[in-house]
Amino acid sequence: MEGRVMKSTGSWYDVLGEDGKVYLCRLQGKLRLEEIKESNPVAVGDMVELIGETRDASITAIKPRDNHMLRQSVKKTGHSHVLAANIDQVMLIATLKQPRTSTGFIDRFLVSAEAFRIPQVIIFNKKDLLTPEECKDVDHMQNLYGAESVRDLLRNKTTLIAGHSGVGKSTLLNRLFPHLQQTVSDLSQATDKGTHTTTFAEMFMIDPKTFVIDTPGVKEWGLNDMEAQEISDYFPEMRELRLECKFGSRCLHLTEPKCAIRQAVEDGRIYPSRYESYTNMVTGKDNRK
Ligand SMILES: Nc1nc2c(ncn2[C@@H]2O[C@H](COP(=O)(O)OP(=O)(O)OP(=O)(O)O)[C@@H](O)[C@H]2O)c(=O)[nH]1
Ligand SMILES: [Mg+2]
Ligand SMILES: [Zn+2]
Repeated sequence: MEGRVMKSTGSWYDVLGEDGKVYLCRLQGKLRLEEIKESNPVAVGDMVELIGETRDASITAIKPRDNHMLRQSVKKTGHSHVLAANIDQVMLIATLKQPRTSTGFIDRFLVSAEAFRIPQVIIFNKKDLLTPEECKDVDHMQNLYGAESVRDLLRNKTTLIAGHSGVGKSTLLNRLFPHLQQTVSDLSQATDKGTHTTTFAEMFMIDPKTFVIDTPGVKEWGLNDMEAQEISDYFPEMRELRLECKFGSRCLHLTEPKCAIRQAVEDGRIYPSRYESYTNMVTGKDNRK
């Protein structure tokens, strides 16, 4: 039977079978032996073949992925972690306060998704905590990235929800879909001690065509391996312009003469904070926070 992985807790997997039942599965032995680059061979969202009973089943095969969202391991072990597979979009939840999400973090996350050609949405949360002045900052950031109704954005798609711990990912999902009733932590725990309330990525079926994947908060976001030359390709507003530079695809848009990107920053067609994130990524100065 075919199924879709909803949750993985190490050696056990919750798989939603074609029959609508959830199967508790292990990986069949031979799958475990295969050479794998990622720290997790099976990720939430994977389509698999399974056999067995609901309380004791085996995953016998993993279907090829349409796409996946990777997280580079911070410890540089060479391993990366597949956050989720077969997704239609990623939704980044960001907050200005408690905790603060920097534009650098946002831009590195967007670049990672763009590198896999996965559409991105950003939700600015906890606006009730902001002073009118700070609200203006968020409105400004919203203009920078665009805004729409969350429920509409999720409909008929599989969406990976990501963001720092404590930004309110689980709270937001509970509010939109009250039957989920996920655990959320109180503020002091979430922000001061840096504890994660959500500990495993988990996919929830909202209706047969709508899935949301709640994930544990990420502290930092490193870029996947990429060449300096390719980074501007993952900034959509730069991608359009980069071939107009005098040095064409060899231009890194730093100090080169007749650079169309730097000209666009000067003209106000590219936001300075986006360009700053870009140069930090190219020069390796980004602090990952
Ligand atoms: N002021 C305010 N607090 C919120 C809002 N949304 C969530 N919170 C609080 O923020 C804290 C963290 O919320 P969670 O939903 O657990 O955050 P999370 O992003 O799921 O965190 P992890 O699971 O650790 O990644 C809780 O105390 C929530 O009550 C909001 O819109 N405004
Ligand atoms: Mg959570
Ligand atoms: Zn250039």
